[in-house]
Amino acid sequence: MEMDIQNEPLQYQNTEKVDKTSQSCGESQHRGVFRLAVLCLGVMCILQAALNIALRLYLADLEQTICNNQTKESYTSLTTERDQLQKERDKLQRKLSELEKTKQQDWTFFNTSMYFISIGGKIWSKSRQDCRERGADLVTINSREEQDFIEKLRQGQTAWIGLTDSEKEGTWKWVDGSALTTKFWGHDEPNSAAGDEDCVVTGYKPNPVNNWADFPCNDWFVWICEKRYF
Ligand SMILES: [Ca+2]
Ligand SMILES: [Ca+2]
Ligand SMILES: [Ca+2]
Repeated sequence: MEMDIQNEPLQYQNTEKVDKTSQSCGESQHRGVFRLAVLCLGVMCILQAALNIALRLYLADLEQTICNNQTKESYTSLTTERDQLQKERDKLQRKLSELEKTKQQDWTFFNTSMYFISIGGKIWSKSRQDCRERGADLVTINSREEQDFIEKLRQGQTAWIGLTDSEKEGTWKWVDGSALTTKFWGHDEPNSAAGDEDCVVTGYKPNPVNNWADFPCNDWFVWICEKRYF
């Protein structure tokens, strides 16, 4: 009995020892799991940070690429615009020097055209040829305003204009192919008085406005050329 009594604390002690060992083992396992969790968390944090850096670098690179593309597009667009403006400027400069040259060659400006009146006379077809050689054509009179201007320009002379019915008798056409709508025929004109009168002069009749007449195309008159500059 004594032995039992003496062994009891030992057993108790052993049990306590076992419990303590078991507790210590459990704590150790917990610490292991905790360490593993901390390690995993650490690795995850490192991975997250690495991913963040990689993403930022990728986005920065993408932004730079877009920016570069946009800059390239803007540059190309600006270059095209500059080339276009240079072409326009060259065109206007050529036009200006042509106008200055023309101004010195007895042309008169009115609205959007310039006009030339010859000194000597020629038949209608030769008159037209002369105008064409000057980069123009015989005048087309499309308004009362233009008729009044031509009235002053011709200074009392009778002059060929670019109107004819040589293609079809009675169908009057301007040299630019347009049909006759605004008319300033003189009294009793057109009348084919000479039998075949297919070309038109201005300033034949005394009326200051309505003074056109048809004449044989082989008659001689001074002529008026018109050149549109726009
Ligand atoms: Ca005209
Ligand atoms: Ca005729
Ligand atoms: Ca006539």
